[in-house]
Order: sequence, then structure tokens, then C-alpha cells
Amino acid sequence: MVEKTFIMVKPDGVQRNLVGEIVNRFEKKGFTLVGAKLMQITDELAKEHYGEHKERPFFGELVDFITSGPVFAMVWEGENVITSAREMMGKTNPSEAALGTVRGDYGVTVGKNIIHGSDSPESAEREINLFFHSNELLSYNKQVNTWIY
Ligand code: ABT
Ligand code: MG
Repeated sequence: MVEKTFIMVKPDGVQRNLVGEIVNRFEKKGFTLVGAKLMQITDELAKEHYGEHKERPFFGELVDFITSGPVFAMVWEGENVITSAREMMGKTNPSEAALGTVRGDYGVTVGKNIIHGSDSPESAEREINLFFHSNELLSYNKQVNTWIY
């Protein structure tokens, strides 16, 4: 099933020049980029985005971290992209993430784990709507998709 997911290079990934590397991995995998922007997350948006963690002890740090610098927000499309992207990212804690995943290859600690990806179809819809206006998402055909599907 063709789905869309929300992927974000976090402030640490932007500062460490990993935007290109991450975009490259998703492009080479065969997914289609349908929206992207460099942005500064406000306190309000951060609290909304991480709402499910608001009772957790690390909530304050999480909000401080995600608003500490620009992030690169993206929407990617493709078959099973929500689950595939989570696999490409690796486990939440980079010290447990497999080599070959973004977090396994580039991360060390859970507090700075480089990349975010929606964890379910419901989160994907919620997060895409939170970060993008519908007119920022494009629908187009790529010739190469005939060699992927
Ligand atoms: P996100 O993509 O940031 O949502 O990470 P992921 O979905 O893999 O993991 P979850 B469980 O959603 O964690 C959200 C952020 O909270 C941080 N965190 C999590 C901690 O700092 N300590 C913890 O004990 C846990 C469970 C990691 C995630 N983000 N960052 N940065
Ligand atoms: Mg999460």
C-alpha cells in the first residue's frame, strides 16, 4: 500500500551535515520525496509534536533539544514507507541500533538520535498535518518508479 510518512533530521543531524546523507538513503531506497523544508521548531509546535511524552521526566530536555536549532522536515511516499523508514532509522537508542541504520551508523546517545520518523499510520497523518500545509506537498510521477515497482 502506498503511504506517506513524516521524517525529520533533528538539530544534531543538521549541525553534523547529515541532511544530504539521509535524503540520499531514502532516495536510493526508492522512496519519493513529496515535501521538504528547513525550519526552526517553536516551543508550541515541539510540545504538540511530543505531546505523548509530556508526563515523562525527559520531556523538558526533549523540547529544548528539538528547538535548539534548525530541523529538516520531509514527507516521503512509497509502499510500506512508514515501517521501512523506521527500519532504516534503527532503534531509538543509537547504542542498540544496528549498523547500516542511520542511528546505528551515526548516533551514540538516545538524547541526540539524529532522525525522527512517524511510528504508525495515525502518527504519520497527525505529524504531516502538524508540519506541512497541503499546498506544500506535491503529487507527481517519477519515471524511475517503473523500475522499482
Ligand atoms: P522520535 O523519532 O524522536 O519520536 O524517537 P522514537 O520514536 O524512536 O522514540 P520515542 B520513544 O518516541 O522517543 C522520543 C524521544 O524521546 C527521547 N527519549 C526517549 C529519551 O531521551 N529518553 C528515553 O528514555 C526515551 C524512551 C528519544 C527521542 N528523541 N530524541 N531526541
Ligand atoms: Mg516517536
